[in-house]
Amino acid sequence: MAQINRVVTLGEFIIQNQNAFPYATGELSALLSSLRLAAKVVNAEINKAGLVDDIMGKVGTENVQGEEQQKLDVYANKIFIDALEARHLVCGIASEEEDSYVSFEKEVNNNGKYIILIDPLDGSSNIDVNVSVGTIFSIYRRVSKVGTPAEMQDFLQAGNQQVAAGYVIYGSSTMIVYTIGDGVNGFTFDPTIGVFYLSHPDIKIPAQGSIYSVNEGNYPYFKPAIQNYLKFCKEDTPNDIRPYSSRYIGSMVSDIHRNMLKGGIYMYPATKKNPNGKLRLLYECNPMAFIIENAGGQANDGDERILDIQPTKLHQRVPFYAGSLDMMAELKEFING
Ligand code: AHM
Ligand code: MG
Repeated sequence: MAQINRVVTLGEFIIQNQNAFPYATGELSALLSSLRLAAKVVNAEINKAGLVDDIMGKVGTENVQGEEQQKLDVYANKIFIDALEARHLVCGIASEEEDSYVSFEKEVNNNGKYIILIDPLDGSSNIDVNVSVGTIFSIYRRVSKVGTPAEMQDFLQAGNQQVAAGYVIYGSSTMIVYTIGDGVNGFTFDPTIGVFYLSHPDIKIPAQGSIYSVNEGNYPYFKPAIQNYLKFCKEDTPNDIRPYSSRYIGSMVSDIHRNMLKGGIYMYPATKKNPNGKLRLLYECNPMAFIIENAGGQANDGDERILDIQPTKLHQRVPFYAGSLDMMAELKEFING
């Protein structure tokens, strides 16, 4: 049997690297540990989907964005919120599944220096068909006064203010991939002993990719520049690596994870139905952009760098393009005309 690389655990790695963080006090480390714990709980539940009757399917309610909530969306949301509230390091959380931000009521939480933005279960409609899903999180220092309840301004910070961001991918194996702004590292879960091990140190997205990931069913609703770029991706050329491969899982975490390892471009452009794109700036685009940039890639909305966009509302959507430098440069040529 192949040997498993069990040298550094996520817990050890967090502690060893905590001094790389400018305000190192151990609090961020504890915060990452609470996210790790919640990820394990959600992972255990997701693995039962299909066996246990009452965890698959829809709840029958919609979130504030008019999307049907899955039972596991609601479950994952509660697990992450409870885990974060319990450690008293965070004064509030904003989640894709909540109408507004949650300011933790206990006074002890008001002393928390951080806030979290989270998409507890991204791609959740894929659960019923046993396809990978993910959790995406983003950590910021609060801007309001420590000792008071969290305020809206704490959550509406530009992505370039992120202290850390990461995702959990519940796939053929479960992984946590995160950055504190000095590179990206990935940890794979060993379910037999319940531990994450460093399996993908210092992930770098290849500068030249050959995978494009987009819901091409929306092609008629894309702007001509994007349509032309997609035609370009499919061209039969004797002198370069095109046609590129098309890969689209429909779970952003899985699509981006694959592209980070293999090289590629992921996009969710504006469509007729979603004139600002479908993906949410705060819960999906900012954390993924921070991770991709830290892995050497790029992320923009077709014009502006995602991380420089000043958010104006919690559930704001933006068109999203991210990936390998060369593919992003090719796309830019089409967009700029
Ligand atoms: P969700 O947060 O409601 O799960 O939606 C986000 C998902 C992304 O993971 C995925 O890339 C995209 O929506 C898929 O959308 P579509 O089915 O329109 O291609
Ligand atoms: Mg999502």
